[in-house]
Amino acid sequence: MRLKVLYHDRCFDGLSSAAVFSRFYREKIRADAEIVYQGLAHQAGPVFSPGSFDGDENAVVDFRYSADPKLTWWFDHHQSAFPSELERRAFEADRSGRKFFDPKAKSCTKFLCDTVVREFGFDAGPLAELVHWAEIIDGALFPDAKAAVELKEPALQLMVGIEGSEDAAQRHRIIGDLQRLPLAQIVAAPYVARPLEKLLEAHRQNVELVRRVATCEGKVVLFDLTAEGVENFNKFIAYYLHPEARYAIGVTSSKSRAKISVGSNPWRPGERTHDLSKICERYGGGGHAVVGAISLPPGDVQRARELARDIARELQS
Ligand SMILES: [Mn+2]
Repeated sequence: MRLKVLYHDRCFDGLSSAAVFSRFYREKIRADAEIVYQGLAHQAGPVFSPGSFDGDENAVVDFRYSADPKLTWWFDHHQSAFPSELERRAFEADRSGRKFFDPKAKSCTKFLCDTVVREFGFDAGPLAELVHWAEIIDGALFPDAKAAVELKEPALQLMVGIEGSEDAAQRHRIIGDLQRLPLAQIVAAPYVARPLEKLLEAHRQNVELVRRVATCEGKVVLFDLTAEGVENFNKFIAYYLHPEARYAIGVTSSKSRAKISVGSNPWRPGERTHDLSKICERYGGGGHAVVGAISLPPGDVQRARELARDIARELQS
């Protein structure tokens, strides 16, 4: 008997959800199931490629719904869970008792775990550490910028290793280990520790880079990483270096776009006086009240810098 588990790829919550579901399935549904994993990424076009649901049972965790009758289990917490009304109606009409959705849940891992404890009597005790950290990471509930940037906790190092992983086989092995090993032991295993070293070094260089180029004026930190070609960076670095900042604006560029990222300091929630999604929408971008972004064509770096300065001025007022 073959169980296919499709999960949100390169995401701590996605891999953790796959691990919790696998342990639950073997303990409560079928002990002898052969489990096969497939990661899913957000992309243009159809969500699931043909043949995705080729198991005897097929589960999707921490990712979008499908009306395909071959989908037998589903758990998600994303606002954007239903690609269209077709999927929403199919979910609402489903009476299998095996498909669950809560857009208020901070992590899919804890939502899935609480659900199978309640509905199927699963013993979640051995997974307590994993569920605890998935909730902190996917809910961005870090105690402070120091924890989010210095990455001392094994769980946060593993998060970096998962997000930067270039090897699907490695990620599937991590899903296996998450079902039975403490996080510190997984991070210390050579197959995780070796590639992680390089990722943590790049992160430390990004911290130094932002330290060099960031300026803080009127509680707004502005930094431009276009000259360095850095596009992916930990979004809490600016608040780590400038804890007094209310907002941070970063300009980056890559082959595909020039980008302005606008965020508010999550550790100073009462000080935000602007709706950042509204500001970004005005320039063709979008996001949430607390964080937003604007993408421009790759050649528009100069314009991105100008927009960033305009937005900084607006946020200072
Ligand atoms: Mn999630």
